[in-house]
Amino acid sequence: MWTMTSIRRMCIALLGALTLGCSSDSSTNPQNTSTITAAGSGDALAFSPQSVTISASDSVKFVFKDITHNVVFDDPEQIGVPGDIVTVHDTTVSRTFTTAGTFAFHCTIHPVMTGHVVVQ
Ligand SMILES: [Cu+2]
Repeated sequence: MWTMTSIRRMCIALLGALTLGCSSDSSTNPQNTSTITAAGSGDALAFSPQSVTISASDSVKFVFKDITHNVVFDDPEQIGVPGDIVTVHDTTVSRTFTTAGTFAFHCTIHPVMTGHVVVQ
């Protein structure tokens, strides 16, 4: 026989199970994404931040504002280096890094713009 008390207990137990379910979901996050922004007009000519540290198989999202830039990796022979990003503006381009290492890059249009991605 269902009483109000037993129904209430059942609801509390279900809520607990749902909460546990949610917290275990958050521990299986999809890959992380870090963001590097290339200078827009009014900004100092730089990638910001100049360095990010990620885990293998994570992605870096390069955000380009209103000034034209590119991203050219210093060592195209480096194992795991992703493809360069051609000259773009007002867009976002992601690159996934599958191999541990330090991947230095620069903008050929503005040689003062350098940065690197550390993949652990
Ligand atoms: Cu540039």
